[in-house]
Amino acid sequence: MLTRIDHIGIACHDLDATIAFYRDTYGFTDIHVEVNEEQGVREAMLKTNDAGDGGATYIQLLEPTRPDSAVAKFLAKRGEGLHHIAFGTDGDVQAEADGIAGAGRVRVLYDSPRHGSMGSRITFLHPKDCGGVLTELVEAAPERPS
Ligand code: CMX
Ligand code: CO
Repeated sequence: MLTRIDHIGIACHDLDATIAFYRDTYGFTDIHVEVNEEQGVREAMLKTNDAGDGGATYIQLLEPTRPDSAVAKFLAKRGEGLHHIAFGTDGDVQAEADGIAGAGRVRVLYDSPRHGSMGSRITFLHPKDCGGVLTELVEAAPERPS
């Protein structure tokens, strides 16, 4: 089951400057930064709440690390801004994706989950099948703070 909005992904050219904007403008100070080579991003997760509903909600800032990455292509085509929405699951992310794919209307981009932020398991649904919205599913790591 999808249980929350896990994060909103935002593409940017300069991660450090964009972190500074979100910190100084909105006051988000709980910030985790990591590099995900598989996804071709340096990224930050900014926690926006501490709701006890199965997981917090984050703003994910994404800076490309290589020109052939999904985020680099997006920036070249559309410029900075909203890149994807991510729903959190309360169980296995692959089972959730299989259920969605089984309905036959939506392509799942990966055959098996990949590594996401903070030890999560992730997959994506094709934006062309989701009304133009790239959609991610997230199974948070068990030890991830909520
Ligand atoms: N939102 C909405 N539409 C998007 C999109 C996005 N983020 N990215 C691409 N598209 C659209 C393009 O505009 C294009 O549409 P048109 O044909 O109408 O112009 C179409 O999808 C194909 O786009 P493309 O530029 O040719 O790019 P690709 O097909 O090579 O890749 C996609 C598109 C979605 C398959 C690829 O971006 C992908 O695999 N994304 C998943 C991985 C990812 O985004 N990783 C970064 C985030 C990591 C994280 O969240 O942790
Ligand atoms: Co994401």
